[in-house]
Amino acid sequence: MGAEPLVWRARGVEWEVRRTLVMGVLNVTPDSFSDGGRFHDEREAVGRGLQIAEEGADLLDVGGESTRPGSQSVPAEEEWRRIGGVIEAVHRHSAIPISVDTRKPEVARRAIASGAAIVNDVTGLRDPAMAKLVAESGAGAVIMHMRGEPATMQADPRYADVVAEVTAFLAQQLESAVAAGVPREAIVLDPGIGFGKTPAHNEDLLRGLPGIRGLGRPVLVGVSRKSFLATVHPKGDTRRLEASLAAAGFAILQGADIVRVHDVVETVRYVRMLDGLLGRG
Ligand code: HH2
Repeated sequence: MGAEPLVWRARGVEWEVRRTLVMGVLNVTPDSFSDGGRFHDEREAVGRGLQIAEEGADLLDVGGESTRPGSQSVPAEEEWRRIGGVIEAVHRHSAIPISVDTRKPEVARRAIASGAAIVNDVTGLRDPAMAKLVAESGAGAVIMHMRGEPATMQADPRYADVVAEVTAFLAQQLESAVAAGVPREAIVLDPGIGFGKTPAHNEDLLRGLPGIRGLGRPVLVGVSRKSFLATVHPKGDTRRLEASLAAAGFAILQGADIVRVHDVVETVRYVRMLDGLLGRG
């Protein structure tokens, strides 16, 4: 929250990040941890995507592969079959900027050709082909930290200093993306809450966001409905709305610029109030 707002530039989109941006989640998967199976049908998924835009989200994150703990990777063809038509249709009917949540360059390439402006890569552009694609296409990019692979990442994650290690990884991936030709202004950074982290690691990372923000790029945080929030909700309440809002609010106070959420209506109201009190926007 310095005097000069940071700029985030993607294909055809530019934000001067003053107020908090809300990224709405659309999982077109049978197995995502909180909304898996709900929007697996293409027509329903397009409807939900357009609804997310109407609800006031600033961008829409479309994913066709769950990365929840224990999940298995799906082939690129299947991932594209799930999301291709959805991205095309939402892009045709709405101006909302679309990000594609994928770790596969082939899927990202097709998504960009169909209208996606941003690549949300949970592997942090570690694949040189992904960095090259982002550089050549002019897409924006989310560089996220993940320890290990979704199938095994929650087995026994250990860090000597989680904040220092995640911050160092993000700094390194930021510089290597820039070296690969991605404009610095195209990039946002994400500590990857829940990706190879215990609840204590997640809390440390939220407290450590000012250091990540100190890398000079906007910070995106995804806490929505994640399992570390379960302690204050009754068993079986997988929406975890109040804890999600509290954690998002805390992340914003710690310097997060963008929040990735499932509950768009509630979060938009929440961040508008918080931004107003903070004198942002
Ligand atoms: N979290 C999830 C997926 N993608 N991308 C970013 N940048 N940051 C996150 O925190 C993040 C993400 C996991 O949540 P969800 O999409 O709801 O579940 P699933 O991976 O099971 O589809």
